[in-house]
Amino acid sequence: MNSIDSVEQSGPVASETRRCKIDVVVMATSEIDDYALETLANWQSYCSQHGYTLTHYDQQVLPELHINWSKIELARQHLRTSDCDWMIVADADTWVCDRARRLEMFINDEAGIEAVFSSDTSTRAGVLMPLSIRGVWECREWICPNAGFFAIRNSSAGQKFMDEWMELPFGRLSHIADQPPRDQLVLWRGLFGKWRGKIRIDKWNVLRVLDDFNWWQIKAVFGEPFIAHDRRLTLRLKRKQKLQ
Ligand SMILES: [Mn+2]
Repeated sequence: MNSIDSVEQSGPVASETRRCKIDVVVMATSEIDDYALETLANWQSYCSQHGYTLTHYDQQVLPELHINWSKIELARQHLRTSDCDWMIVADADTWVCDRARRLEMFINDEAGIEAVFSSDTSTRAGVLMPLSIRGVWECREWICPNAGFFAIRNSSAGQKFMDEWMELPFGRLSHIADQPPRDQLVLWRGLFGKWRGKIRIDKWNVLRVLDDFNWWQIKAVFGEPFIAHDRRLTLRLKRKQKLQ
């Protein structure tokens, strides 16, 4: 993978993606302080280093819906009031592993693309595998979007995408809005097909880490990824809560 990329890039100028104004949005309430304090510190120092703006939202704003929907609503509002070019929405269980890389690599600003999603996959011995058969069914594709890390262009189409996402749990898809994986399920069923031509799915920059063995495998096969969407963090918190 890396070797092909570097062959295509002929020098330092060509390899430098055009820089843009990027806002990073993280939603984390105090209930997940256990790991969110670490990941927020990681995101803050990474953003300062590269000149991105980090906004941490800590309030549930839609009490009638699962907390995940507050993340989507706050991101929707954020995009409307920001002058950024792109907004990155990162779950509190994501962190930057390779801090030398820039978010422009993930965004890869292509004309006509309004949203870039991380993929709902994990790697097993270097092979990308879908995480959810439900997702494959809903999206009619092997590689589905994961709502835990994504980028939206600050354009009228990007804003409309976020508006439509937030309308569905109150309208046509209210019956599945609280079915796991909730906001992601609504994305698969209600938005993905309709917006397919304007969505790009990134396969390798953001890797889902399932457990310690999976993390060891990832590093052995690919080296350090750019960003980890790390299930070990949420599992650690669940274990601690059980012990209490
Ligand atoms: Mn997550």
